[in-house]
Amino acid sequence: MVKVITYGTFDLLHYGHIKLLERAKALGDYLIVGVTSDDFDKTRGKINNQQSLIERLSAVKSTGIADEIIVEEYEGQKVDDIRRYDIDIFTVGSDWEGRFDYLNDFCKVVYLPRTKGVSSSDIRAESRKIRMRIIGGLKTGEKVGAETAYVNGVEITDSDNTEDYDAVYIATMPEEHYAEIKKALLDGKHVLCESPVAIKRTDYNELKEIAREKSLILADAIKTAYSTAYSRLLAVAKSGIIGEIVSVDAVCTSLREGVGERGANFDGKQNSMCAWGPTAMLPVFQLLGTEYKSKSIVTKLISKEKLFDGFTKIDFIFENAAASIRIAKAAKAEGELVVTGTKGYIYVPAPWWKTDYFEVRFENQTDNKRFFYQLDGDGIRYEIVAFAKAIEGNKRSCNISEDVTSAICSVTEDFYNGKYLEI
Ligand code: C2G
Repeated sequence: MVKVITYGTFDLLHYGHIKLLERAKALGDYLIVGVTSDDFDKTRGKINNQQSLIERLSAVKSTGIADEIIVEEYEGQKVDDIRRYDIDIFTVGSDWEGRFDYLNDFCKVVYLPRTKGVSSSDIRAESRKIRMRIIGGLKTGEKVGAETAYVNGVEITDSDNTEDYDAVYIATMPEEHYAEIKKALLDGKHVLCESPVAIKRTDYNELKEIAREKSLILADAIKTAYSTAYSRLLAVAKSGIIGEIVSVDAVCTSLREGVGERGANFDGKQNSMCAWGPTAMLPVFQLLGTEYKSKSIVTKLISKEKLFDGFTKIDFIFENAAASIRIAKAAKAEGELVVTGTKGYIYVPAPWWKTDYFEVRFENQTDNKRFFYQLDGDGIRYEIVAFAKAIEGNKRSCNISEDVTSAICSVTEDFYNGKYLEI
């Protein structure tokens, strides 16, 4: 019996895929089809599959061509599969010509002609592209422009004619967010805005209501929330593996030349509270909830007039847990995240906010576990994918719940209202 294997994503299964499967089957007697998992696709740069693994698996199954279907989850699995299933022929479309020649050491490799004129990308693009305009000149806005190139179905437009765009990315100073968001929402545009979305909780509540009434997305752009490693970390922390969470401690610093000097010009520069506060607060609120009992803010102001904090420490007390964040633009510390539990802890090395890696550690070191997930483009491209999916799926928000955004606005507001201790 000749056993054949082929692999693919098979997103929005189309005629080209079916032809490929038929040709693959015709090469032998028994066909195994490997469907790529969502995580594996992310690591190989395919970030916006429209369908989940389950949907793609059942689409392949419904063709009735495959004798067996497996999931492809990791780099190097092909060799393992070829050995495990005693495969005679590995085959794939001619768009991969030459790329799998190394498998010749294990079985015969056949590149089949690719069907012209049809692709998942074309089908995805048929549903109209979301046109996004970037407002504001902060550097992150530029990055978003560049990263959008990796996302199917979203394109950047420079036009400020309201008919030419569907969504905005707001990269202005935090004080300007409220007015910009309000204008965009009233114009009927979806909004992805850098955090803090507003520096007053009531402002955020008003904006949230406008978005709700007009069925628009108002999303908080903290890129960390969209990274795979960070999402897995949340899931692992909540799984109970480290026991009950008793503390979340996050540190975010970025020391830039000139910022720490007295009399420096702070125009156009975000203070530590706005630049780092939201990111540092994210794991605190996402793991412990937003109902803290009390908090205290300690800050070292470099410019009182501009309310520019060089270093800020915030302690939160919850019913059964504590949390702390340390953030700075004019001080430096190890940028790590530690989630302390009653059975063990999660450690994310610096810079934890753009991480692809974390560890779960226990008293007995041999029980430690390491987790690695590829992170491309600091997570920005995943953020845009999530935003686009929220728009298409008519969801309320992306990866950050309204409660968390609201809590971040509220802490920011307290800081702006002078509810801090100065050191
Ligand atoms: N295909 C084809 N004709 C098309 C489109 C796709 O013959 N018009 C083939 C591809 O060459 C591939 C299979 O259909 O063999 C699945 O295509 P994709 O879902 O795009 O998966 P791909 O990323 O090519 O995955 O490591 C190899 C990959 O797993 C192959």
